[in-house]
Amino acid sequence: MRLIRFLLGRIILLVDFLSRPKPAVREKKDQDIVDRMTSGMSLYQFNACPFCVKVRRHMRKRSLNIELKDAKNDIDIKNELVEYGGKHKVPCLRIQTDSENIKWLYSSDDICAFLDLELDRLKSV
Ligand SMILES: N[C@@H](CCC(=O)N[C@@H](CS)C(=O)NCC(=O)O)C(=O)O
Repeated sequence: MRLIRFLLGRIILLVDFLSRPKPAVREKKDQDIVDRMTSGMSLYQFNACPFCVKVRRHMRKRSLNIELKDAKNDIDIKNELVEYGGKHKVPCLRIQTDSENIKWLYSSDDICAFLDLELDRLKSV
C-alpha cells in the first residue's frame, strides 16, 4: 500500500512537472502589490498530495509567491498545523493579516477560491 502510494505520488509530480502552467507576467509594481498581499500567507502542504499540487498549480498560474511549509516531513511544521490549525490535513493556508489575526483555511477548493477573491479585490482598488 505504501509503495503504491509512493509510486502514485511520483506520477502526480511527474505529470505536474510536464504540464506546469505558465506563470502570469505582471509589471514589477503590480507584482510587488500582489507579493505584499501574499506576504502574510503560507501553505502547509505535502509535496505529492494531489490537492496540494492543485493549489500550487493555481498559485503558479497566478504568480502568487506564497511560502510552502512541509507538513509531512518537518515535525515542527506538522505540530504547528495541528496545534493552531486544528487538524493534520493539507493543504491548509495560514493567513496572517496582522499580529493578532490569523486564519487557517483548509480545503483546496476554498483556498483557490479565496486566493482568486483576494486577487479580484486588488484589481478593484
Ligand atoms: N477535500 C480536501 C482533501 C484533502 C486531503 O484529503 N488531504 C490529505 C492528503 S492528500 C490529508 O491531508 N491527509 C491527512 C494525513 O495524511 O494525515 C481538499 O480538497 O483539500
